[in-house]
Amino acid sequence: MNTERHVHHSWAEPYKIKMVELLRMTTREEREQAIREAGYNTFLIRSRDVYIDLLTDSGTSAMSDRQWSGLMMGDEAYSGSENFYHLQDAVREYYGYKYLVPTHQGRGAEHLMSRIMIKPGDHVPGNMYFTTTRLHQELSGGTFVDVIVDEAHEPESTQPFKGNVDMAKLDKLVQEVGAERIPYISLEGCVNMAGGQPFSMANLRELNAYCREHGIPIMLDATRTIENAWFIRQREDGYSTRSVRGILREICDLTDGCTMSAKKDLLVNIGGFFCCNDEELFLKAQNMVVIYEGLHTYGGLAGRDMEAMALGLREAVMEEHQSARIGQVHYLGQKLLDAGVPIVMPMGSHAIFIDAKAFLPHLDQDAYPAQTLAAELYLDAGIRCMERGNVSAGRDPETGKNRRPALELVRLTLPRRVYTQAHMDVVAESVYNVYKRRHEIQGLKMTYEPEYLRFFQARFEPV
Ligand code: P70
Repeated sequence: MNTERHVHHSWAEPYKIKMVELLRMTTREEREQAIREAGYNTFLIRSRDVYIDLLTDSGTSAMSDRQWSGLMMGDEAYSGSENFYHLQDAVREYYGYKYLVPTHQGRGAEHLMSRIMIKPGDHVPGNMYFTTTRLHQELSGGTFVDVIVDEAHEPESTQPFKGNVDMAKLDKLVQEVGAERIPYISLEGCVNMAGGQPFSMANLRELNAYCREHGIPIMLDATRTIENAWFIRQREDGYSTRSVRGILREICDLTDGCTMSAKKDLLVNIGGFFCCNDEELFLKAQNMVVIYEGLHTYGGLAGRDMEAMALGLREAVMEEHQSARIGQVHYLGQKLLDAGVPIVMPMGSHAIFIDAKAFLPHLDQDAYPAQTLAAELYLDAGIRCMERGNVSAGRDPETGKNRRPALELVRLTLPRRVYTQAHMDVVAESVYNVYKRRHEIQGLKMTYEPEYLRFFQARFEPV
């Protein structure tokens, strides 16, 4: 069934603007002071000093009038809030998992799942690491093992499903350590660290068959899985006329549960959850959530937050929403491509990722090219983005050395329903400005390094 409501070729937004937030523009001098005070780390800049904020798509979406109305319907009962049941209904309808445990955000759910499912000495395969996900696995005594296809580590590869699991890599791990040392495989939709790259349904079906045979559960990182469903519709044979919600359901039916950062796909400013189909697992998660997050019918959220999430989910599965959302990302990407800026291909879901190694080839990776480029982009026009390279990857726990990942990227991340096409033009112009004088740019050295997730709080100085 073709569910498209209008025949059009533009990605135009399926909404109009009712309220605006004024932006502050700064001078070059002000930005120089701001980035110095922030230790050349864009996470440490005050948002009042930012013009266009492309740091993240996490919790930065604009909610709809319906979602804002939903906030007023918050049932702030300690226990059994009506909004919990609305959320549970929506999650069951669209994702299809039986059991739901709300959490304050994604890492709250990762914490519960890792603590419950991983035993010290276990190995947890995944289609590329995510920072918080891997840290929670390690804190529970597990070791993350990368089983994504090789192309995911190659910025120029145009394989349409660079989020796919390499079945040979997974099988090698199973042969080496045995299925009983693998509590689950962690499968992420629109793989963030690879550039927002989707997995295909064909790959998931193969993975599902393999995991059934070996008794390994598939736990989805559902954070951007609705966007992944959109790519399956666009790129995979046999799916072009299928609805996003139908594809989403098909994905979830092939998996055993999920962690969720609702701050992305679900168009809310805060929230997350853990889901599963296994009752025993659910009972453990439901019990553990009361230690760390809150009672099992709110998990660290207000009733109103759960209402906004339930309503956001209903909007997120709309084809016209995804078309505009991803259309805008690709509009920006095409402008950068046209200007000759090296970006990760194919363009992914939530961001355009600049290949900082190709942009600043004269810098060694331990001079942090992506961190350097993020700071330069801020200096040029007040556009804030995020490093996703050597700083994010952290140190190898065995050698203590920087991991020097294959991908050294700067992420221009688009909040959902927030910026306009003209903003994208400004971003492209600013990136091009920096690109023209790339040869003059010098690297950074780290002057302060916190123990965990260093990229959030590390400080730098120009070399
Ligand atoms: C981002 C955010 C969060 C995230 C994610 C995936 C695929 C789990 C989470 C955790 C925020 C962020 C987090 C760590 C480093 C940098 C930025 N991603 N899985 O900007 O969810 O943030 O709700 O705890 O992308 O990509 P949460």
